[in-house]
Amino acid sequence: MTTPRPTLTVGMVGHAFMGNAHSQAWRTAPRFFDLPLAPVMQVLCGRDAARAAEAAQRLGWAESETDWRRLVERQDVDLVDICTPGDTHAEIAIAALEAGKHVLCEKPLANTVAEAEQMTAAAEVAATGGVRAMVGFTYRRVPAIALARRLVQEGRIGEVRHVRAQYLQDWIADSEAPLSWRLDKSRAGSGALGDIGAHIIDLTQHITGQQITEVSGQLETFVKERPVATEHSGLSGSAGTERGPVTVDDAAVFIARFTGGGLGVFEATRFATGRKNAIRIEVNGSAGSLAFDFEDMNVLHLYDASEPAETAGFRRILVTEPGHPYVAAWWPAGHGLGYEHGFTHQVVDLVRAIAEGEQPEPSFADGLQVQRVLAAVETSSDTRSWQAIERTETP
Ligand code: SOE
Repeated sequence: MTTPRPTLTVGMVGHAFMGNAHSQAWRTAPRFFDLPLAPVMQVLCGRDAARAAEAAQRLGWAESETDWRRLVERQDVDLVDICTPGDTHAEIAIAALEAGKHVLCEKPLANTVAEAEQMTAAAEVAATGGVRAMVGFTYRRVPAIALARRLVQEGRIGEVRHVRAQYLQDWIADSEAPLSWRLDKSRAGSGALGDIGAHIIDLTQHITGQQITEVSGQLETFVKERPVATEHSGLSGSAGTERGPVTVDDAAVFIARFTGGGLGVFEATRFATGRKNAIRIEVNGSAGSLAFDFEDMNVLHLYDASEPAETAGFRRILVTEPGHPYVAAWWPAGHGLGYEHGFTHQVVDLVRAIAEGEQPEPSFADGLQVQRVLAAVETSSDTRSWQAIERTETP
């Protein structure tokens, strides 16, 4: 008879695309990884009672709720998982932290630097009582990305000279694609910049172990008004005849300097016609290079400059060996992982950090630093000037 594991009871707010991905992670993590706490999918919260009840049943939650404040105050909830648009992240996270609940908050952390600062301050106070907070930059937990960070830390590419990062989507390249909350500044805070640019800012800082110190960028909104959605979920929806304004950027491009002296070139767009979810990162160092494309996410390319010229070349590493990060819990070599596995790995690392009394990464302070870069790019675009980023000492 095995001793039952202590439980970690979870309440999730929001049940659209991210709520689905997080639910998959809470269901799957304890079945593939040996976790020190047993997650309990207790309550899903959504604004519409019938839709929340249907989602709870379909996604594996014991109950549903329509008021996130009631969820946060429940004595039986240990962790609040925030899967809502950015305009609600701060109020929900701060209330949960002040109620002594651990928090997992979707990215970007907030819609403004001020909100992110308030959230980080609340997380730092809560941490003194052993309450943990994490922001959901899941692509860090793609095995090939985790391997890239490991190789940079080992010095395999030497000094970082160039960082080249693109996040390319095309789900609104059609000018008649309907408005969704992601195109409304009051809900999303920004457009491609915060939604997908945040990912490549976090990823490049994570891989290099360096922070972006200053940026110069430009934002553009190609399509200024669209049909109002009658029904919208994830990245698609149906439209009526009413039209409304797009109040966020469709694309962001910026250059950057890193703490180690390297130069960065960034592109985040929802108008890269034909590119569906292409996260492309290349890091060039004094001793070699690394290259990754999420559309081939189980592969990392490594160029080792110490190889003799006659045999040198980018080596295609299939990141599916049991010795690669996270892979041993899944399938034999060569079988590969997908988009959803980053969310499962996120739950694994969060649960382990909570059980061990450690600060999970990325912390809210890491999320605040990304928020500062986002704000600096917006200011740079508005003023056509270089903008410095205040250093964030992440714990
Ligand atoms: C839309 O761009 C989106 O759903 C992002 O919001 C997610 O963070 C990304 O993982 C997939 O695309």
